[in-house]
Amino acid sequence: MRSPTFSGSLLLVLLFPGALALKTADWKTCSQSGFCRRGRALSARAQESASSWKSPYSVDPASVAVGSTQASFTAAVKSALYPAVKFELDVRVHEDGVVRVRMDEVDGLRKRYDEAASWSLIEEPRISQNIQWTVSKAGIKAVYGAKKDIEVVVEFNPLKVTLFRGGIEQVILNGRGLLHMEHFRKKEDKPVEATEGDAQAVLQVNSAAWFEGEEQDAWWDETFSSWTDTKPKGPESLSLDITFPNHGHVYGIPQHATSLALPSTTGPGATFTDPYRLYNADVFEYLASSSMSLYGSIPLMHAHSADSTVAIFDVVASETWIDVSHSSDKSTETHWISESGILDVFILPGPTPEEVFAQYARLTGTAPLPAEWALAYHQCRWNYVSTDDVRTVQKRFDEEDIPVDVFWLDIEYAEDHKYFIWDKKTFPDPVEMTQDVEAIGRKMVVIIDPHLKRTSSYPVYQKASELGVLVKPKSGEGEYEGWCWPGSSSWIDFFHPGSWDFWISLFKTKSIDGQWSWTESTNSVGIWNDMNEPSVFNGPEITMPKDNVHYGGWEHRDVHNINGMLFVRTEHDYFGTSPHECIQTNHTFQAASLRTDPPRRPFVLTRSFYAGSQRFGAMWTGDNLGTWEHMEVGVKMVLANGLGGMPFAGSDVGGFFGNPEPEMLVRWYVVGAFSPFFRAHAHIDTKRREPFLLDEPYKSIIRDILRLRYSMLPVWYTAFRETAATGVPILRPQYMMFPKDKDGFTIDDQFYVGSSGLLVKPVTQKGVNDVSIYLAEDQVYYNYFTHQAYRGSSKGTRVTLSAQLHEVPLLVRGGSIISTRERHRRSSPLMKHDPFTLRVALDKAGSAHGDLYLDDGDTFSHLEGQLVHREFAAKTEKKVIRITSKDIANVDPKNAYAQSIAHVRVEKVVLVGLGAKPTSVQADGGKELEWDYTPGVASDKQGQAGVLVVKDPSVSVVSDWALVIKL
Ligand code: MIG
Repeated sequence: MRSPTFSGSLLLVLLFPGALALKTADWKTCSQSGFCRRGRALSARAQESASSWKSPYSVDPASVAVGSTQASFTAAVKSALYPAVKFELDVRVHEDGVVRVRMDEVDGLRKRYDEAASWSLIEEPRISQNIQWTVSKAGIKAVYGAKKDIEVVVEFNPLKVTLFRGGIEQVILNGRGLLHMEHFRKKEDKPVEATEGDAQAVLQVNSAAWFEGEEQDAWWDETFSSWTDTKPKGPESLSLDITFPNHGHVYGIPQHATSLALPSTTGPGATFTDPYRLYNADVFEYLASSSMSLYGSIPLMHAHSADSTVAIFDVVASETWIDVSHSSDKSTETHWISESGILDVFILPGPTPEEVFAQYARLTGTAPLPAEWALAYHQCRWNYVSTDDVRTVQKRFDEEDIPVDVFWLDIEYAEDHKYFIWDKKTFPDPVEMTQDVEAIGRKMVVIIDPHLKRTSSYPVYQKASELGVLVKPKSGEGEYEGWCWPGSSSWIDFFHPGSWDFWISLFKTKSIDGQWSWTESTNSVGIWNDMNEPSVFNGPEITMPKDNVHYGGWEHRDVHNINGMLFVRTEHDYFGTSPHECIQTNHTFQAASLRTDPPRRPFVLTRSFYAGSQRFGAMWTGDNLGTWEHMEVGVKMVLANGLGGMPFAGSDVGGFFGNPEPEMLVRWYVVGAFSPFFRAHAHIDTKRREPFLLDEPYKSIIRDILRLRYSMLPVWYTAFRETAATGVPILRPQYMMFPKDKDGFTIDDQFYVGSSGLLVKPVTQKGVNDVSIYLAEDQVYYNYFTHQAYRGSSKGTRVTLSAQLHEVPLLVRGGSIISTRERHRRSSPLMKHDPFTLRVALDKAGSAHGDLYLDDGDTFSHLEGQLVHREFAAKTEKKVIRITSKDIANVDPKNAYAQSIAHVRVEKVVLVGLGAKPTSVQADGGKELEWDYTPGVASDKQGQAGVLVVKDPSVSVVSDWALVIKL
């Protein structure tokens, strides 16, 4: 069955007949999920009773305890329904103004899961030292912010939390009275019999029922299809309404296949019938438009209006459903329903998109700067079937002069799907193969899945079993067994600290103390983590039973959405151990950088993710279909992931399933070339479709697209540096760039690349010859290739660009300076010493600027000051244009790295938007340079722009210089 030519889906069908036909029926709808049903019923009851509805939760004013010097307080909360049950509220304001609201049941029958934040956050946030709470009879409040315009008010009865800015409500928790933390109860606890004359009992039964409903709906067990979830802890769900009364658009909560501005799931005009679901799932042939769960979950939602941006981060790890409704175009109501866990909500006050990103980055960290090669083109397929196959594919790329950096191996390299173990029949010489690929700086990425074949002949399983670090079944004893690719499998419990060193040790290329390790690998190999939702073929909803038991006795239900992140974390850590904080927090990722001295930046790709996964590597959007709809929604999904703090994202170029026609494949390469993560991949049943296999003109068009990506690697790398520093996404949708322009709030089919000024609109429809691009500002934009100048307007304008199959609809915003490397090479490491071209796109006033970040692209020496960061600027004054280069790195400009590239030149400056032929072009104080002027309009006009090309200005990319252009 491991024969590489054997069809994977056929295998699935043989193992589980019907698997291919199940599709959406494999996953629950809200009405098939007990706690979601209860949550929506609660909301329905609230709506029916309208104004008479009152939240039963209140704060006991006498219990409020304000921290002495800190902006935090705790207070006792109780529900009128169950006066004997105790809850505690803990509210804190952080140094940066973020408000954290926590609530937990105290002295209950059991403990609710409260560790999600400890996995997700980079550190315990610092509480403000300057903010004081003012307590009154009705509530407690704090006023803060540089302009003292932020106010958090916690009302006592009913409990309600509101964040105001400038007197305007930004976020309200429990404003609709849907807060409900189901307390732990004993199964024998029958509702009190309401007999006549027992007024107390009558009251209690009635009062509980008006809120909780008449029935104990799915409190103690629940059956879906053939699976029964035993729910040993009983009901413990958490419901919370969050309202943005003055924000008409919400974004985020990836991963869903839908538009960036989230459509309603309830209320008038709802697009979807189910709430957005967050329950990491391996969804076979997912729909291109749906609120269903997909592989990852980031419970972060941005709310946006022309006046402000705010966000909610609900750090919960259990299955969560989120209803969204827009009662008007000015407000948004949401309802968050989670199966277990404490209430732990962060209110991010913004008020700009950038500030929200910074606030979120301080909580969960940013994506570290990847190795530069990871931004180049990745060639994958399920499967390259042998070492010779890999070598031949590489050879064909080279023969056709098509650049590529990375070749990937899917699961068929592994004997019986025992990951790490090469199938020697087809991969007899894996290390030599890898070295052949690495000869010109290329890399290999090899898949390691989390399911371990249960056989004594598999050292990885053997050792994990010996260590007792495998996930346990509901009994809490022994090893959970499920089915996956290798057949009978078990899963490492990455919540178990005892698994970490063991897992890390597997990635060592030299065995230590006779321990099994991956000696048949090289230090440069990257890792691909798939199936980490976890995907279990014979489990409920293709994953683990919720009553499985993890380390610490927590049920799988409590930790499900974090599971995939921890797998990646371990591998990341192997490759990443160095003195630096950014790496220490990281398992696959950690494993990946421990291999060499000095350590190298690891590369790990994950399918499943959670808030914080950005620290450990890249993600992709899983098994998309080779359809135009999937191509289109993939762009939006990558944008949404960026908003969720996880910018290193992409979707399978070409579509995973199906055989794309050449036109579709070409367009998909453009989508890929403008995605942070750029990888072509295909299902085992598809026809081969590597670029060299295409007929002309398609082959040459794809070669050109790849060359375009390679030429722009400096732009991408510089953008990755910025996101690593700020958390602002790499791909920036319209609303982020122009937060006040209402017409841009729902635009999600065009986007800017970092701060570069590049604006692209990939074609994602068949038979298209032009595209309409929206320009939100009174500024000139140039076609990147033709230098045609378009003028936007502050009211918003659409311009039409030709977009035939060989044309990429790419604009440069006036005022930008774009750094590229335009020599054609076979791989990106071969470009390290190549000269630069600067494209100076003058704005309507004749100025421009841009930055360029460089380092060795491979080690962590940049964290020790080995880097180059330049700012280029152009300014027009009295008929003289000066183009300058200056250092903006906060390090010694003479650092060893900078010196090592001192010989790297700027070989060409292309000045776009020059209305007249210059009289002279000189290096500052130097001689006349060689140049060429093509007449055209100045930067304040529309039409074909005038372009000056300065050839070889003889300046180094690391030094200060000026070019003087006299008109
Ligand atoms: O059940 O490893 O999303 O990229 O090629 C399919 C085989 C398992 C799913 C991944 C896909 C990968 C495939 N995997």
